Amino acid sequence: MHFADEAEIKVQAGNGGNGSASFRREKFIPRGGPDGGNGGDGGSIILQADENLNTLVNFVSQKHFKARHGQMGLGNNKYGAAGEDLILKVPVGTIVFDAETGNQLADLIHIGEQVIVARGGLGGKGNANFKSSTRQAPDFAELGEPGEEKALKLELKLIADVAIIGYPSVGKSTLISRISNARPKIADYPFTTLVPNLGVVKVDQTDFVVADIPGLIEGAHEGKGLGIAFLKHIERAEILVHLLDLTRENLTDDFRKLNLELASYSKVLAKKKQLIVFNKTDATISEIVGQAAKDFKKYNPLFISCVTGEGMNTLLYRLKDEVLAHRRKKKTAKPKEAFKVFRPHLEIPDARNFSIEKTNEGFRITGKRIEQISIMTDISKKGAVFRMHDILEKIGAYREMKKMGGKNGDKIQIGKRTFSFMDLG
Ligand SMILES: Nc1nc2c(ncn2[C@@H]2O[C@H](COP(=O)(O)OP(=O)(O)OP(=O)(O)O)[C@@H](O)[C@H]2O)c(=O)[nH]1
Ligand SMILES: [Mg+2]
Repeated sequence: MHFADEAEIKVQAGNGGNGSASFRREKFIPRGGPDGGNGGDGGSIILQADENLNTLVNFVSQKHFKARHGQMGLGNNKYGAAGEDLILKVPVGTIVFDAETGNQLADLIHIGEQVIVARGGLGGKGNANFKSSTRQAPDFAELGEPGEEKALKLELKLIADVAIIGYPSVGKSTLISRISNARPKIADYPFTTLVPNLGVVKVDQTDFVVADIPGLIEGAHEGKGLGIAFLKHIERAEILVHLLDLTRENLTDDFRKLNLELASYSKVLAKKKQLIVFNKTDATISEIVGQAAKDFKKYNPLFISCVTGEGMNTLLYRLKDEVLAHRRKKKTAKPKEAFKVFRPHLEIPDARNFSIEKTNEGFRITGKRIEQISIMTDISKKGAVFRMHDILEKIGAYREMKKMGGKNGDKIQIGKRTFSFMDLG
């Protein structure tokens, strides 16, 4: 398989490294001050739109991706190294969804655009951070935060300025190979082109992307021929070149039927601007050309031959004008100039943003930051557990739990961890 426009993948960001719990060792001082350094942050997983790709096929063969973990901190205030981010390249036009919630995380429509799909875990703080007037010798450090894990659905909708559509064998691939750098297969049997091809066309100073779409036939929306699987790639094109073949029997019929197929796929497509182009002037007689010109007069059609090159310049300048007019109208930046990083995790978590609910055994506290602190607490160390209770006191969680009837022995569930209610007075 050389083409895929859908894929489901799993991504796992790196864990943060554990902080170090260490004490300075010096001659004659049995136990110096705490000097445990922080663990490094885990690597994140980032998707980046790349102009050289036009398929998601790489994500069909490989589906699991992991970024590197952060290193743990060491004594003598040494920080652990951060885990490297993993950058996965996807074609421009890839839409990224969270497969579980169905939420759209990003639509990578410009070259270089990125989305951070799974955030690396925070490195744990070393015990040097926990020294205070009441805590001279903290013997605990934070654990590294686990990296985010996500199931993603990727969907590719190619981004082309112009899409060439039409019946099989009308010369769509021949046309794109004549006007762009694309070199698709060309042959005189129907459905030669099995997947869309993209090519870049240059007219004077203007660059634009043209897509050659596999041939459509009557009944495509019911699955005839190659069906309508590729129509989604036309949706984002601003201009459709509707290519007709002068050597075919009934051109008005061809035209009408193809438009019906578009309309039965989507209203957006039905309304899209079409440039009507008749191909193969070299292979027909002037009477036929004249008749077509008359029948299609209101569409202001063009006549070309991909063999002799007749009409090619007129077509190119018409396309350039249309593309430029459209770009002006939309005032969109030229693709190469735009660059954006989507950060679905941008909100800065604050431990005071939490909520409490009663459970059978006590309470459940939820909140991004408090859950993060919870998972990073080394519950094998008393000092670390006390710090957790301290934080719950400071952010007002204890006050609320008491109001709700909390007493010693109740369980407090925070994320994946459970603590015991401890009335500190
Ligand atoms: N005489 C003549 N033949 C042409 C012209 N353009 C294309 N052809 C021929 O028409 C046939 C079909 O061309 P393709 O470019 O493969 O057609 P297509 O529309 O891409 O077809 P599918 O991929 O099957 O949808 C080939 O044999 C081409 O050489 C033209 O202007 N004049
Ligand atoms: Mg073709």
